[in-house]
Amino acid sequence: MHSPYPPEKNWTASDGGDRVAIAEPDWTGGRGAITEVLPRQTQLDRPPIANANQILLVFALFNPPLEPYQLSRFLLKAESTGMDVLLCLNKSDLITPEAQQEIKERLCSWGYEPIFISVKNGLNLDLALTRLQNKMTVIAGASGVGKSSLINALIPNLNLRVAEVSGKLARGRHTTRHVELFELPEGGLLADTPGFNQPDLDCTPQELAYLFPEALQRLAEAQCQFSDCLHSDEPNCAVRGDWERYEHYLMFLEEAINRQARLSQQSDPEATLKVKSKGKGKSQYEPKLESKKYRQKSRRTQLQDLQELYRESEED
Ligand SMILES: Nc1nc2c(ncn2[C@@H]2O[C@H](COP(=O)(O)OP(=O)(O)OP(=O)(O)O)[C@@H](O)[C@H]2O)c(=O)[nH]1
Ligand SMILES: [Mg+2]
Ligand SMILES: [Zn+2]
Repeated sequence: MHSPYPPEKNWTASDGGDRVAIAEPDWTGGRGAITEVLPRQTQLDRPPIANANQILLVFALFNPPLEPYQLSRFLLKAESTGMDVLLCLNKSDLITPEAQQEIKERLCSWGYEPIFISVKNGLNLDLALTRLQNKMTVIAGASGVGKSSLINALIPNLNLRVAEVSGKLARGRHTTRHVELFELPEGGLLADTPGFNQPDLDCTPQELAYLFPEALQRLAEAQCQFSDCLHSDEPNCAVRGDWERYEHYLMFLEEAINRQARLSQQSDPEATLKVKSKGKGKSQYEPKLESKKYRQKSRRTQLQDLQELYRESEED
């Protein structure tokens, strides 16, 4: 493969995926000074990784249980990065082949072809490995699904920390605390990341449909009457219809519309309402204060509110 980086320099990949130039490297002693960070080709905000070209979404079939709406949210987030999406369903050893078949058909109707794996039994790990070769892949998924266990199985002698899923909710314990990048034995890079249960979507209402393979399929076959159709109750819509995740689409659409309203109120000081966070994702609209002095102050508070909202979704 042709390297896009100048050969006279020592380019390498750092922990967060940045490509850097190193002066006088001592590869065996693991020393050298970073003199330059190359421009990033792709960048993820959460987890913070630069230059990845594939997302490996790991979900557990059981313990923690597979929740379709949560899986949808992760899939949309993954699709919104524009990277290739690879879906692995782990802990196959905990459910019957019949139940697996049912899930397979269901996800197929969503437009995905998951690889059923079991880190415990070594099932389909070779298949997963071939899909990781020569790519820089970021692992994502909720806590406790087995991301670190999978990396341990793929890379011998690594011994990443893993932990039991615990409690009534069968949640993981956020065992992995930071992002780390590993080299695969057959080539390719893989980044372990801390699990998070509720990634925040940041697409606009107009962009949302393009993150659903089912909607794309429908749009390839027919057109909506209106070019700015949001596919909810407009007449002659090609997307609305009898597909399983259409219901998810409508819920995420509402979320995207609310987020857009919030953002436009923030950036438009003439808006007559402002959003005030009430914590735990609830929000309330309040009349805007007219004085300029107050207006400046309230905008600052809004930013804090928003940061708190993000933090809450991170802690979920
Ligand atoms: N039954 C079964 N258990 C598994 C399998 N893979 C992993 N586990 C168990 O699942 C638990 C969580 O695994 P981890 O690898 O720590 O999960 P993680 O996704 O890295 O979790 P965080 O670091 O918290 O995000 C551990 O007790 C593993 O032993 C599997 O294929 N089958
Ligand atoms: Mg982990
Ligand atoms: Zn439409």
